[in-house]
Amino acid sequence: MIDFYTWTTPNGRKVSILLEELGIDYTTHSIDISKDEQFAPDFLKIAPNNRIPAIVDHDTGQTLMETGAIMLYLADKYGKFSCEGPECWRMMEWLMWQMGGLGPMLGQVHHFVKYNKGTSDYAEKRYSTEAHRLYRVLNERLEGRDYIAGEGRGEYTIADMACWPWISRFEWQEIDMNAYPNVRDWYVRIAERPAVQRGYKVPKDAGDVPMP
Ligand SMILES: N[C@@H](CCC(=O)N[C@@H](CS)C(=O)NCC(=O)O)C(=O)O
Repeated sequence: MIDFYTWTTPNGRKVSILLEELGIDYTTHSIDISKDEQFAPDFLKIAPNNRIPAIVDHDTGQTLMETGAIMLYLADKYGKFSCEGPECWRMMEWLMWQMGGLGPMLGQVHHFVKYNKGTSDYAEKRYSTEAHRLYRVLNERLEGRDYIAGEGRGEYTIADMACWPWISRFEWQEIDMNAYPNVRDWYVRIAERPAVQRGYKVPKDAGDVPMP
């Protein structure tokens, strides 16, 4: 049994979508970051960086913070949503691209463009330009492919599940998805999966999956 500590954010949804796709039993614990619950001493014991999400796997005693580590751990444990051989490294490459680029940069867009518009023209321009660059890079990667990694047209892996919740905030990022048709089609393909629809509403229903 897995205890899952999360909130209604892209980082939380990466893992809730994976848990739903795996179809395993888990118990959800809400950590409301708008009420600073991520600083509670009990949560800090498993997530010392005071950020959601985190898991405790009672089968193995493993505790983990950081979505990259959690997703790799679960994909390895259940032998699903990863790739083999050289494609495993391609998947890893795009997973790291999400962790180091897409997530942090789009997070800054949410901060300056959605929540603090008008406070810094410089930051708005800098992070919006970077968001468009990242969408362009993903659009090029998805040319002729259904999924980010894997042979041929690709396989659905944790690299897709890591990127998708960040792209789901395209409206906050003021991105016209029609300017990135490969990203749009990939996004819709994944949005239509029942497990993604369920995972999007963990730990609570904060609205439907946005559709372009
Ligand atoms: N690199 C971390 C990022 C986690 C993260 O930034 N979580 C945000 C929510 S999306 C959070 O907990 N923020 C709380 C805060 O800023 O205090 C991961 O991939 O797990």
